[in-house]
Amino acid sequence: MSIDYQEKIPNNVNLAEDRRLQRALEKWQPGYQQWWSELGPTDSHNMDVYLRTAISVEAGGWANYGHVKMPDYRWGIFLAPAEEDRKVNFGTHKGDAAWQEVPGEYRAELRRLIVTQGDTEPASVEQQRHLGLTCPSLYDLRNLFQVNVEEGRHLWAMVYLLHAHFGRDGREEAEEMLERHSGDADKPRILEAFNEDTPDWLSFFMFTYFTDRDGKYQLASLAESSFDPLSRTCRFMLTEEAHHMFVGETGVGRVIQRACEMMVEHKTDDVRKYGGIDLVTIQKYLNFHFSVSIDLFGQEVSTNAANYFTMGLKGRFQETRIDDDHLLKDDAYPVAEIKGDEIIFAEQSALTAVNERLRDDYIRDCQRGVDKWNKIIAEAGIDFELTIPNRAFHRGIGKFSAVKTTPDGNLISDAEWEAQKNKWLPNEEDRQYVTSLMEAVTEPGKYANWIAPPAKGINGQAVNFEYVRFN
Ligand code: BYC
Repeated sequence: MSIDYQEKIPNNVNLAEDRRLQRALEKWQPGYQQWWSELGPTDSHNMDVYLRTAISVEAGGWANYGHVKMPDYRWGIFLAPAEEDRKVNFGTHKGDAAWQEVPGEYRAELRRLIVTQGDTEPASVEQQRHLGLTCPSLYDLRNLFQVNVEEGRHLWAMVYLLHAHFGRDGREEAEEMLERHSGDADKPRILEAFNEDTPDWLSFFMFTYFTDRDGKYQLASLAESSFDPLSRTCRFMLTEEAHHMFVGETGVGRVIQRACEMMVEHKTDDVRKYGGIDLVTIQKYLNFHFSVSIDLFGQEVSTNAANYFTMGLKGRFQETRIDDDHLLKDDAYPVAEIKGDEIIFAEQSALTAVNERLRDDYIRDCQRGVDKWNKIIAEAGIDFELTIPNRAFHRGIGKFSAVKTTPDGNLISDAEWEAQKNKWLPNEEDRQYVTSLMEAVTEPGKYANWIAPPAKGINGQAVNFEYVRFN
């Protein structure tokens, strides 16, 4: 089914047949547009950007590419096609037909999950809003805006669910999505990682690699939901999410590649002299973004998560491919904990450990990209390996938030942490240095000195294509 872009709100949910819902969403729309113009990408109003827009939700050929004036981007509501006879696949209702409406007894929990998910989407746009002013190339500027418009669309996806299925309190929650702001002292975003700054492009690439990947795992778990509209909307969001992680993986890879070129050319590790970002600094940024992102999986042992699972609201990653009873009443799962001065793994109820299991899936996935980055370094003949820090390092949520560790996971005193932390996390000087490199490069085909050009362009276009036109 292709999507009609003549409608005020493009959609594949037959909005025209539900006038009340359509009116409610059309009432929310101007507030969204105002939010975008105030807190979306700075000074982007006159730019024509080579963006992809969803024109269908079928697996092949769902996206259309073309130059779009930024404020005219059409945010729509798209659900993946319904699966015939879809069933509840886990928890106490396993085997029942999937729900098309919210069960009254789970309303509060479902609403909370949808609001938490929705809140992250505009938050990331707010975090990234000034980056366009210092883009390293038109290619990167276009990728930033692509990520931003799709995060905006993901907010629409959650707002649709709130409006369509939660009545008046759903509409109030949708309003509040535009009232909370990243880093706001009075009304911050819900999850901590979304109140951090994304002040420079190295942070942006790390964020899209590590934090958007949390999005992938959370959306995949919500795609298992017995509440079918949530499942279908998350399935389509995942299609878009893949590009965001690609931007992160290749972005960090290109920064590493440029550092390696400079190291080889000048026979030194200290590429700052030549305007590059040294591998030690890249490792510190990695440590920061990984540790902040694994906080997003919640507590290691969580009764909230166990309840969501038992109720059938939020499953495990690829739930139906797991070979067990999908009830988890008597199963165990190894969970990291502190014993004496060591971190050990101890068996816990698998039901209360579903957050931790998802974190494990995520950590394995993170490692794959880091392996690719290390391959770039090894191919340059350089003896250096980037590593993912231990899960206990620099944590703000869960039991490790009570201790201090080295990146290897050795417990240390507060005094030792204070003495060493500048070696492990970006310090003021590192951040100032990276910031000093951030200057806009807007000539087609030109790339900032600290980053290598991409291996190829977007949608078969050349790397020197005019991805953004300024009017
Ligand atoms: N920050 O039992 P626990 C994305 C709270 S990213 C602050 O472990 P639960 C994207 C928690 O609320 C994906 N507070 O909690 C990426 C609870 O509070 P109460 C976003 C936190 O609920 C890039 C208490 O601590 N989607 O899409 O099992 C760009 C106990 O914790 C945090 C979702 O997150 C935290 N990090 O787990 C754009 C999916 N962690 O009850 C977009 C929906 C925990 O004591 N959310 N707390 O008041 C969830 O499934 C769950 O809310 C969480 C937390 C997994 C996040």
